[in-house]
Amino acid sequence: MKRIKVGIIGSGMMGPIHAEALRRLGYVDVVALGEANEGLARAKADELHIPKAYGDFRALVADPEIEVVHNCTPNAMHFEVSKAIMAAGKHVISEKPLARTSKESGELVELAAKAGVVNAIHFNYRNYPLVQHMHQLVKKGEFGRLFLLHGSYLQDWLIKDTDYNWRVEVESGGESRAVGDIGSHWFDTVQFITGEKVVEVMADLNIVHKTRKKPKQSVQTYSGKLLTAEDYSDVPVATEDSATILFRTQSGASGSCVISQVSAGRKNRLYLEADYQNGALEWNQEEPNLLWIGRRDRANDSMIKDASLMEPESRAFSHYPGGHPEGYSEGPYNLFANVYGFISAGAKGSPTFSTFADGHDELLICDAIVQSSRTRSWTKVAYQPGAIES
Ligand code: SOE
Repeated sequence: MKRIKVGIIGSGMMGPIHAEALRRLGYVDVVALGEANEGLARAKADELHIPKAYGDFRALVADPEIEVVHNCTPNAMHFEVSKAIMAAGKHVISEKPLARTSKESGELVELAAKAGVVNAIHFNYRNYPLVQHMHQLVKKGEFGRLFLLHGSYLQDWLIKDTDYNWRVEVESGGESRAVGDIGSHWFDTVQFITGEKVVEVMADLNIVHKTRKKPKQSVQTYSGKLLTAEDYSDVPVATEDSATILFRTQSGASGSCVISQVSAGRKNRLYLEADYQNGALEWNQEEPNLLWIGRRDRANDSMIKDASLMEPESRAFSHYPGGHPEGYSEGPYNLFANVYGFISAGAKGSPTFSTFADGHDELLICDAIVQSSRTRSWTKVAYQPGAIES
């Protein structure tokens, strides 16, 4: 298999996760890391055993030996960096959200089509083995009509007013925080499983801490718990800590979800239930190897991940024997296996991985949620006319 040379831009929470997953593919070489300055780039590249270090993302993008670039920068840079990658004619894999606004994400979708490059967005949860299994079960029609979708995505790492991260700031993270950061995953995962788009929303966003204590030094995601009182200054907060959302899907199914970064004890609990005519599917990201299937006319099923029991098309997403847990780190690995397999096969046909179009759709849903909360009314998601069948 032809080896593919890759560059990663950004080494915060996600850059190292991408590097590790890429190495597991075996035929992809991570040859360069881009960071904000030369010193940081060299130090992080050494830590991650990456040969080349660039203190400017443009220099990495211009490196002729690099074919694919991973955009793992903070949200505010996603647009500019992805644009530069595609302008150089290189394939791009971006962290979510695709951009800070839907105007920017729409432009990226258009640019990707014009550049003819392979484009993917890292919505990791749809790449878990049992999520793929659920997607196949639904696709095959055994469950019949979708009646109801419900669930939540709860975290607690921003519960205190002393908890801080760049995601709290509109300029860095985007206008919506809890919904943009983790609600986007919830919607992507349920839309992937059900094959249905969310078309209308009614949302109530809430800011629990109107001011937060911002650390005088910058803090990486999840690492603020160790700071002390004298290291902070008070700043106003304009992004939501939680959201309660009602919605309708394209087939008319109704739904609700609660999204929160201030729910004590919940670390990263993406929980969903899809209630169908012939059964229900329930899954929780914190126990990703367990799938509950509810039945009306026979006993319920509780399935532990085991490739031999999974739908054939989803088996490649599981790598360990039955009962051997798989989860967060398989998400990027499975996505990259899919994307690099597609590139290696000449990038023909339609991809089965999440693309920039999916990233743009998430920003459109997010816009509708923010708008609905402001106007206190049901709001339609502004997809392109004709893009969604009802
Ligand atoms: C922080 O809320 C975060 O790391 C998100 O940015 C990720 O996308 C999510 O997977 C876990 O939580």
